[in-house]
Amino acid sequence: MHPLILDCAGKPLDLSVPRVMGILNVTPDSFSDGGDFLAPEKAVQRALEMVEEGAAVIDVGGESTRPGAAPVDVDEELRRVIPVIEALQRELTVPVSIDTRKPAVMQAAVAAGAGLINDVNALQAPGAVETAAALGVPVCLMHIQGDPETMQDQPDYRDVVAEVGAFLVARARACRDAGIARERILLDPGFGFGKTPEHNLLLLQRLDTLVANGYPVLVGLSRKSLIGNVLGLSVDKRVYPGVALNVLAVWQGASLVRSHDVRATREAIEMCHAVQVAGPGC
Ligand code: HH2
Repeated sequence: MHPLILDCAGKPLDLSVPRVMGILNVTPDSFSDGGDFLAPEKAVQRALEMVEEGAAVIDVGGESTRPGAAPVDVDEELRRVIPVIEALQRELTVPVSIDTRKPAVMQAAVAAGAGLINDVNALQAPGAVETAAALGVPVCLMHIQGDPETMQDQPDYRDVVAEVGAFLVARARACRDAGIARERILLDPGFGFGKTPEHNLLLLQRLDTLVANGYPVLVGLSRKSLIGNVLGLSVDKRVYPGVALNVLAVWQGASLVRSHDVRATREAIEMCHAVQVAGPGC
């Protein structure tokens, strides 16, 4: 079993009950909140709001990884995220996570106060595993097929659930071989990252098989296109179905759910957890 409390550079992230990771994109082009929080004051205000709504960690990203997104260079990504992380380190009691694929950004972000590395590329960039190992903070390894620019062109699997699981376990093994302790690794199947609508639904249906590997599991389902595909809803109308998907994930053992809609998600997963732990003695 995974440890219940992660040490995020001195700030605890208690996963003994399922938690919400609040999304804070400091980008002009993210698929849902792009452009809303580019100004550092607005970003800090939004983070405080999400903590008040019950977020246990705030995930700061400076590069959109939506399908078709063009890469951002390292200087621009640093310019976007570092002032915000510095301010959040001062203002928040909860840990800050850095959502990046670049070792240089990981390094600067942790120096500025970030306590968790969230990499949609599972630390596959040259030097990323070594950087994360040296920084000593927990890491979230996410599955992606291809890269954001082309990943939705032709996603292809023989058995998506088995292949995503095997990839993540192999990446966790590579991290452990490089000195990242097992207790500091989270896994994420990467909903929407090189997957068809059917692949996404299957991955959620069998999330329990990923949880069975013993690492805490993070899911990012918030407002994503799998909801649009089933219900035909625009991004701004995907809150309720997104909450439902997060409940399905927590029911199967997910520890952390990444969401734009913190209060609704937090209340729903707390309720779900209450049902999970109910027993004759309670
Ligand atoms: N999804 C996004 C970004 N980071 N990290 C993890 N671990 N899991 C995810 O599913 C995930 C993620 C994409 O969503 P968002 O940040 O809202 O949009 P954008 O990439 O356009 O900034």
